Amino acid sequence: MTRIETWQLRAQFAAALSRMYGAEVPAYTTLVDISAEVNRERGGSLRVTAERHGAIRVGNERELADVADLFAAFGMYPVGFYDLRDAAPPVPVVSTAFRPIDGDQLELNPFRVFTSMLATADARFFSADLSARIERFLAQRQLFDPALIAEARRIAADGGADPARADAFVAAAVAAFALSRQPIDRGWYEELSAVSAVAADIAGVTTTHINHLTPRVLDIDDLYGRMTARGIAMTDAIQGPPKWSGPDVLLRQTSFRALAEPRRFRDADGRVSDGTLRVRFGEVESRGVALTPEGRRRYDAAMATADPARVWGDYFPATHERMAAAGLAYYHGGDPTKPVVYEDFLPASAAGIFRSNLDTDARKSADEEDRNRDYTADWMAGQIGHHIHDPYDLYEKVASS
Ligand code: OOG
Ligand code: NI
Repeated sequence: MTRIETWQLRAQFAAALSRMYGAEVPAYTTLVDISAEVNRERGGSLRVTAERHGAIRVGNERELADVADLFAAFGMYPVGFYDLRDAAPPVPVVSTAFRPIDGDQLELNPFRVFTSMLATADARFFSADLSARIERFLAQRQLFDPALIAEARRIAADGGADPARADAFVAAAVAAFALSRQPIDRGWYEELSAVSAVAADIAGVTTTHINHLTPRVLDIDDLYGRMTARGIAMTDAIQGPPKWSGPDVLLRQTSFRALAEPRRFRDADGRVSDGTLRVRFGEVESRGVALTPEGRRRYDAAMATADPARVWGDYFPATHERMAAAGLAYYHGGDPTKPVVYEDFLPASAAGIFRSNLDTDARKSADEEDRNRDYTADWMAGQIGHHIHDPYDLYEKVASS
């Protein structure tokens, strides 16, 4: 009997999410079309044009553990720990990215999902009272059907599924990330919004949803111009390293604010009425070579200057040969004609992406004593029962295999 392998499940999952998101957010389809056009003109590979990353947000470690089990069935494992509470402006979440970790699996389909968890126990953002009420709300909701998670565990253990099971599993997984039609408790949503728009998006509703789905483009400056020409207003800057004539490094991203989407609300008197929410957006990215820790130090130093574009050449050499010789980036077999693609995210850009659709930033008190619980990579790994991979270990491995 034919068997759908893990990577095929992953490809089906990414493609089905893309169809659903396109139906939900029409501007996404425009973005995908223009990205494909730019990629075609530049001779982009199939991998690049099918490539996506998604973003989801959950409320607590129990929900994150379900996500980890679900994604493991697609061969996507947690990589990296991002503490966006330390970003400027701060976002009250800690995050990881679920993605394939082996070179051949990345080649087959690199689908990745940036996944954030609300840091409810951080008293710099949430009072004890509000934190307790959020936790109670989260304890009562169920983002994922236990049967779906049980099936994910079996499929992960089997390393695939027969076609009928695979279809049902992918469909159920995708449905778990659809925008809900359930009425939203207006009072609760507004109370959370006043503290943090991200908290409202995560804990103000009874489901989770795919927050954005991002195609990869080979020339993001070209795409930015074409989107603007079509009247889609992009955020004013491209996040990440500046445009320059030398090797592209890490990740460059830009986004546009999604239109309001129809949602239903329930008022205190029980009446349900129609309304709208603007919680989702469009994003596009281009990916460059993965930097070594030394390369990353240079990157952070260059980005900390007043005008990174002006001084970039003082921090980075203009060719891959010299990047490789200086040990600044990863190359397959050490060959400077074969850069290892950066597969992860950037905390500063991620915070900027979060912000691109928010009317208000979260307020954070400066009192470190209030931090309360230390959300760390080890804490997260323990809670979800999965090792959180160090991205540098993975790049080393990919470069030397
Ligand atoms: C995630 C933001 C991070 C990226 O591309 O940096 C992200 C979110 O908005 O939930 O997706
Ligand atoms: Ni993103």
